[in-house]
Amino acid sequence: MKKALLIVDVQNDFCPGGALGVKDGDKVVPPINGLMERFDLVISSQDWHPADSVHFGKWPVHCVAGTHGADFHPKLDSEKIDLKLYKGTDNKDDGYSAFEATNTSLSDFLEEHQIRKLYVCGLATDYCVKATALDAVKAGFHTYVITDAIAAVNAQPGDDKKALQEMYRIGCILIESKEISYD
Ligand code: VGL
Ligand code: ZN
Repeated sequence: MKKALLIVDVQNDFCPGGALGVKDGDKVVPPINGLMERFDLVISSQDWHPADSVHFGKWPVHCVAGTHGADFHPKLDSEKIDLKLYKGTDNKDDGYSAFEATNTSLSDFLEEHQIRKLYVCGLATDYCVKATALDAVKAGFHTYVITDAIAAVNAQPGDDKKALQEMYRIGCILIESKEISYD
């Protein structure tokens, strides 16, 4: 069964020093770089908001389309990405899930490429990773969340654990990168 790696929002603004920096956000980069070449397809999502997004009523301004904050972390091997998705591009839209990308339909792309297994990693566990993984389960994919390649906002302590529980309960498989089998 063909597998895709889905790298959610590994962008400067979600890394330490960024506008919505996640603790240890940059630590996901080395494991993700190690995983990329083992998958049939590598897909990324990027938060890509207009400056007047309603989303900024809930969050500090981050990942404004075309800015440095919206770029990938500089150490991410982004040349290995087969499809780049942009989400949250409408000013009325939070766009937490990569399935809400506006430039390409992720579900159509996966279907065209006969991908049945989706391995989700990136930022942030308790928002965009969770929203993407839940949508993937709902869309019928075998959905894995790579637990050593994610990091959480943790607006409230323990939000990361709650998010993992919710993903597990709905049917995601929580896996460490070293446990992934590539046969
Ligand atoms: C995200 C908060 C706001 C995320 C995006 O990528 O998890 N979180 N926008
Ligand atoms: Zn956002």
